[in-house]
Amino acid sequence: MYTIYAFPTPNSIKVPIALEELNLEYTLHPVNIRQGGQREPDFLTVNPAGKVPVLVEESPAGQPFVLSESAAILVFLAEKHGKLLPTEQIARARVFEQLFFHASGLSPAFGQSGYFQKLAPEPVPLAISRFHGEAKRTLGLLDRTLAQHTYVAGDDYAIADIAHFGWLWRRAFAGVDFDESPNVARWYESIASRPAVVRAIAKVEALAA
Ligand SMILES: N[C@@H](CCC(=O)N[C@@H](CS)C(=O)NCC(=O)O)C(=O)O
Repeated sequence: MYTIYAFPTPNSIKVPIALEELNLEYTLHPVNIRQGGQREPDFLTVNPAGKVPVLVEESPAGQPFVLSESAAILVFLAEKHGKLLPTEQIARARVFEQLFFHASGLSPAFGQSGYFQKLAPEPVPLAISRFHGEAKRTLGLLDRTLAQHTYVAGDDYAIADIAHFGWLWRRAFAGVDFDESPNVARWYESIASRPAVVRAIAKVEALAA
């Protein structure tokens, strides 16, 4: 049984989606990042970085296993439960290629684009232009990839799709849309309509209700 510390955020949503796809039981523990819940001492003992998501797996025998970083959590769940990550070496490398592109490229670009457009206490035009440009550039790269394949790493749905979906679900925050990304739009609709994804979104959105 897993407990997931989460909120309706682009990084949080990835974990319940993976758990729903794997048909696993879990409990969601809300951390209201709009009200500073991520800086509360109780939460900082769980994740000193003050970020969601966090996965906690209780262990009857000893200390619970605590894991942060959404990409690491996706890899852990896929490896432990034997789905959403191919075992064949080349196919697996393609999934990691997309996962690392997500974690080091698209995700930070979308996050900073949103921060400087929507949350920064004062306007910083160079930062807005730089990060909005990076968000659009990484989206364009993803569109080229999806022109070649059904899913981001090939013909099979995998954890890299779940990772990218998280930020594309919250693309309005980053100030991007799919107007010039028809392949991403096609892929997004196919992921968003998966029953596991619909269930995960409903459960995570209820945390802020
Ligand atoms: N690299 C981390 C990023 C986690 C992250 O930035 N989470 C955001 C929500 S999507 C958060 O907790 N923000 C609160 C804050 O920065 O104060 C991951 O992929 O899990």
